[in-house]
Amino acid sequence: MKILFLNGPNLNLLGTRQPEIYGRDTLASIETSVRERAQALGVSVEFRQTNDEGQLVSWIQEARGTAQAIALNAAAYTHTSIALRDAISAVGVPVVELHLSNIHARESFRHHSMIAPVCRGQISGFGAFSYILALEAAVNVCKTA
Ligand code: CA2
Repeated sequence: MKILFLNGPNLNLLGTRQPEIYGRDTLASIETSVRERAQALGVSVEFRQTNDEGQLVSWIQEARGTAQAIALNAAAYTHTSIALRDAISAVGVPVVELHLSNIHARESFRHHSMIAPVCRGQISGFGAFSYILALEAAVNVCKTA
């Protein structure tokens, strides 16, 4: 079973700025923790980041037949992207929406997620641990499918 982790814009900056919101972990250290947990669960993971909305759409499309679930931190595109929502709707692969911060406790423009209605569920507010929770949720969704 393969879980595809997709990360959107500016998440490559994790650990370098705004630690009070996003914590001190880098995306690379989060990936290491996810890989450790994935090994214990006996599943494989692929981890990618891009600042490009179209690239995220392409990766979601390509997940059909190659990954059993997607864990997606779409970052700011969460709040704006009809293109991502359409890609998730079309792909036929379950998507777990994830966020480091609690988007509902922040600025009002972050309260609305364009993608939430087409995702299996949302994990938000647990810092780097949100990625572990998303892995667990994705594996569980696959096992119960
Ligand atoms: O909490 C999350 O994971 C977010 O998806 C992060 C996005 C934000 O736009 C969403 O509302 C919530 C921002 C990612 C940018 O990350 C940075 C990390 C360090 C320094 C600057 C930006």
